[in-house]
Amino acid sequence: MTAMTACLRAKTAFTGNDESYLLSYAVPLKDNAFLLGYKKNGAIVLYVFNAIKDTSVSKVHDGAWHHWCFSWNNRGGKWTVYKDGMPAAAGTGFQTDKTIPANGVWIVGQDQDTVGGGFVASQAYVGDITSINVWNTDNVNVAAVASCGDNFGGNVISWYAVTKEVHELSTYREDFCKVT
Ligand SMILES: [Ca+2]
Repeated sequence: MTAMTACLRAKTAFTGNDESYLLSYAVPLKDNAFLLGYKKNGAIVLYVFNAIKDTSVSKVHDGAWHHWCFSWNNRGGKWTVYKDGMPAAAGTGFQTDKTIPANGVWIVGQDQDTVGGGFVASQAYVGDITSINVWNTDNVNVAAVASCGDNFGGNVISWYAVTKEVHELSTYREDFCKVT
């Protein structure tokens, strides 16, 4: 991917130990090809192609549901973090001209240090998470997605369509947007 948008909903009061990870994508030689998490102070941190961006956008662990999106384009390295459908932080020059390689592995709730493995227990996410969608473009109507809009499903990961393997979850609910 030369551009992307990743969105999810999360609810947690878990402070964590150092960084807690919500979503990771690893490929051979680049275990942090994409990584979304938060620091102990609740601020969102992101990795693209193994480079970190501390966005200072908080607060993930306030115990309430929030919708988070991150968009990035390698043209100019333009990035934006959205909280509940609204831009919360943005910048340029982040991993300009880099490409996120194909054929990797996506993991929810953990960082990967090898493809599909290398998990560290102290970095695990503890909380609720749902509505994970990923697009291969930064041209996504995030406000509409946050309110279950018409282009809700991602074209890389669509939460309704993707095959999910569930490990050690206490409860499972498909998605806010389909709960009646
Ligand atoms: Ca990693």
